[in-house]
Amino acid sequence: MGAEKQSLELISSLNELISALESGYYQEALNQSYDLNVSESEIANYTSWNKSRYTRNCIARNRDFELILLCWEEGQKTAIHSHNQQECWVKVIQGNFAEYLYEYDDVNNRMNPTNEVYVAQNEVTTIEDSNTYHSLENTYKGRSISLHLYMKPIVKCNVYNQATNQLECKYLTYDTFEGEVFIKS
Ligand code: CSS
Ligand code: FE2
Repeated sequence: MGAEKQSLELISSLNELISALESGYYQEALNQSYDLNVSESEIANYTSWNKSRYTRNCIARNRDFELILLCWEEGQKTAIHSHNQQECWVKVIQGNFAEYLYEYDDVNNRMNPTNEVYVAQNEVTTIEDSNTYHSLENTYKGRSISLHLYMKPIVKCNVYNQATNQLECKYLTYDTFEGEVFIKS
């Protein structure tokens, strides 16, 4: 007979969030993470910066989830992309963002804008609909930092090429992994 899973204590730090995820408490971790305030010292080991694009820094990952820290210089934004059908939760740690939402019209090969939302410090935005495409932009006058939880990890996604109106499959990489440089840029 399997042991009963103990109920989860209050998550009050990034390390406790990681432990909860690694122990498989996904729904509880998600529910509590809205109220979690992550301090600058907790993320210091995971930040990296690049003048020409936002950086992707893996904090923790297994076959079921991926917790990454994205670091954005002023004005940096993503291409319009999908999430390969994975659930996505994004919390703003520092700064603020605009999120532009789209639906792909595959008859005319066009992205149709559907909504635009603004996400401020400590707020959360989520994407659960697999048909949704989006782009995130750092709209803060300075650097922004966001914490992303994907379940399962997003290995590749569709990226919209605005020059050709085509969707392109792109594999995602990290700049750092658990605080160590992962790829040279
Ligand atoms: N999905 C993008 C960031 S916007 S949610 C990424 O993981 O790089
Ligand atoms: Fe995204």
